Amino acid sequence: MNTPPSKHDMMHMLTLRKNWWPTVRGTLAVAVALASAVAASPLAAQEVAQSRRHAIIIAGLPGDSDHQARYQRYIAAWHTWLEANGWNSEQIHIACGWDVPPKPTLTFAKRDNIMQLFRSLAERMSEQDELWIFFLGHADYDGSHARLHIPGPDLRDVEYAELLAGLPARRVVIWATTANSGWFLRHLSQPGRVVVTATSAEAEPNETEFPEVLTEVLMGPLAEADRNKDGQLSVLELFLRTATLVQQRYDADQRTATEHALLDDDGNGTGSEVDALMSYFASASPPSGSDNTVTVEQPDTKAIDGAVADGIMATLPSQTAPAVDDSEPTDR
Ligand SMILES: [Ca+2]
Ligand SMILES: [Ca+2]
Repeated sequence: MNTPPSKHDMMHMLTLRKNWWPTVRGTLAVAVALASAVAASPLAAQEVAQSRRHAIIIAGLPGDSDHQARYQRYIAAWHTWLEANGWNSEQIHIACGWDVPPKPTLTFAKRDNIMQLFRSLAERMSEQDELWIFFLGHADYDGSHARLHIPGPDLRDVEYAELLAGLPARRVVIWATTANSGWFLRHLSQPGRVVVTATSAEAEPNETEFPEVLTEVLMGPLAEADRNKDGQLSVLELFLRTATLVQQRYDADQRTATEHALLDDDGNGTGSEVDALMSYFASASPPSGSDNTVTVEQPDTKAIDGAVADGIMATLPSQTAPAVDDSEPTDR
């Protein structure tokens, strides 16, 4: 399949997905806008052809109907966004901690099923592929290991690390959005792998705002997150926007923040918070008109996160470009 999806194809896929998930309709308007942007860009088509992007969304036990509805809404939004940004629907795998109709890309999030999902992906993926993994739900830390709560026996942080080690993917981007997710980082960290966690590796067991905010960012105007204004959103930019808005939620409600998101991409097992990552942009993008001979204070020898995450594009080109006005003539 070297041809990009046409606008008609994208609309057809969206129509099909009306039946795919009961809560997907709320995201359709945004999806249509994104699909139009994809179909309108020849560069985007080239990217789609060159890239084989896979995704796994693991949603654990919701605990109650309210959380299940919320998780379904997030998953539908993430699925919509992934499809609009170079993932084929058959390469987006979802494991849910509640009853789901069995489908090739949808499975019950039991331990054996999740392990089988990784094994089957390992057989199909190549070293040129890219994999994004989202963890959603409740998680705990028992003093030694963190676990995402799934039906039946859980999988521990070290077991997810083993499953990941079996994949040949060139790039792996992990979004661990749960409480206690910071504890996963040291085990999942690898050079060249981006690990995002909603919390720090400290006692942060409260439910997180992160997945809700991430959903808002993905469904919202991406230009606001495009810090270097290159028309694309890098993984780093996506993280910075999301983590900043999470902080602002706590500030606005005058709550003490109970989650401090981290990003690690240098494989040293230690994540960086937003403030530290801002220094990446400060050093990578000197203000225009500045004197190049000015000596910028260099970071110390401590490893710095951000460079790898800023090199992985989350969106296709032109996603953040201004909307085209259809009333203007396009040819002459
Ligand atoms: Ca950008
Ligand atoms: Ca690090």
